[in-house]
Amino acid sequence: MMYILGFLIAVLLVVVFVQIGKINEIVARLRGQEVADRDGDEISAKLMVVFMVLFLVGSTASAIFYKDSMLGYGPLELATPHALAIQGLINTTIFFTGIVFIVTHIALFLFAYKYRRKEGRVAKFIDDNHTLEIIWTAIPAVVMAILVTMGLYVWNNTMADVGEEEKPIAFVSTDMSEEDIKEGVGDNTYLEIEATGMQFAWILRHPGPDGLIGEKNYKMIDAENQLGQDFSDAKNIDDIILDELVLPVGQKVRVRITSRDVLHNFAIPHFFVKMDAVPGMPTYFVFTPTITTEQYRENLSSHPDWQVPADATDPDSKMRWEEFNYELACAELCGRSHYSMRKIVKVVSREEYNQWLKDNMDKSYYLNNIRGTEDDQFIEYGKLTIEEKIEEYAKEKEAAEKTEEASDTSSDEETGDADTSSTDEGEDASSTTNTGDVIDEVIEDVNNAIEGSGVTEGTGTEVPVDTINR
Ligand SMILES: [Cu+2]
Repeated sequence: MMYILGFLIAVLLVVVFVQIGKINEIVARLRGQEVADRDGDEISAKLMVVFMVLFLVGSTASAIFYKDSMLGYGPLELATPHALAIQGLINTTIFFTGIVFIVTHIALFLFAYKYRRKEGRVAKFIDDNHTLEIIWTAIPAVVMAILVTMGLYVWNNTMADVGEEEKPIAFVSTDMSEEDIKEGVGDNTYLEIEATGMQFAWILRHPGPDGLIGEKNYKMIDAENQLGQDFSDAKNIDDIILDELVLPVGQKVRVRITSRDVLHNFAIPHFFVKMDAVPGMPTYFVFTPTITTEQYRENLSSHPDWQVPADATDPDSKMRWEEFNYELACAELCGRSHYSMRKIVKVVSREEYNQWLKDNMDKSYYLNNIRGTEDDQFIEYGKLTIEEKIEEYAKEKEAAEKTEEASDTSSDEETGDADTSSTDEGEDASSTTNTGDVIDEVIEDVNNAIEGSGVTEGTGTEVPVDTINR
């Protein structure tokens, strides 16, 4: 009904304007064309000024009105250092282009008014003006050069991969200062995770206690093995498939991004993280979250927009700020159920994260879904070489320790004393960044379990959770 009414009103308005136009024509004929034109120009010139003011006020007002819903300008903070750098760049660009926007806007409409038609006024012809041309070429050139240079600097920092001296870890050190966490100053370690897009879900993989993501091969994908993990690779044995992303605050995270079918896009808006997931072409993004979910909620809690029930129909529901979560989305229109590619991203304190990993180590996809099944190449092909693999890891560990000893002598003591929670030896070992130890344990446990349960006993074998989760 409303639509029909609106449509009728619109039709009527058109008819009215057409009629007014016709009347004007008749009046013009009566009064003489010249006079009518002059009056029309006068009205147009004044309307130019009105439009100028309305447009400037309107655009400023809308910027202020939507400020709180924009990341980085209201209560919604940016939670990574690179996001802040990008925002600094955006602000600088807005500053310069804002000046140009206002000046050209005023010049355009004010001049149209000032030089409107007047009896006897003739336009002046200027051949050329070198000074003027130099000025309006030089100023934009300098400003553009500054913006492009700044842009390149920020871009290169944002897109940089991890350095060669940085080591992949799973457990994080807990002796990082508050300030370093806030500023995202790393400790030469990174947590590598993997996100694989498919229609319509993200398959998220955590490297497990060894900190290393196992090999995968698309030819091995089947109903049980969605990622095509190659289970003859020992690095796969402890990898965990996640329902939600849990990240330690202040930790450099490198996410491997791939796709199983069509283009997807790995996007976490509050982190300014956005990268295409392309089938057959691995991409990555490196970022350091610096605000925990808990801190973010607390910051939001003081803002009136967030002090309303999260569920508008239920006044007793939790407050909006209490329900806040970072979200991972797919930012590529990848198909019909694209919207459902949503996962929660939890940023927790470093202690909480270590505890979470300890609690979830036994959720390894291999131990829970693959061991003893047809896909279990680790037993089938790997059994003979498990000993060799342990030896290999022991050698790697030894080599790593040697280089570590050579490079830093002081940090060892620090990490050892840092763990203040109720600890025993096992926890202590895993709280430090000794990845070699952990994978040794895991492999040994898997090995023991295999030995104990027998290879032929395909189903019903108990996963030796306790022995792993020491
Ligand atoms: Cu998608």
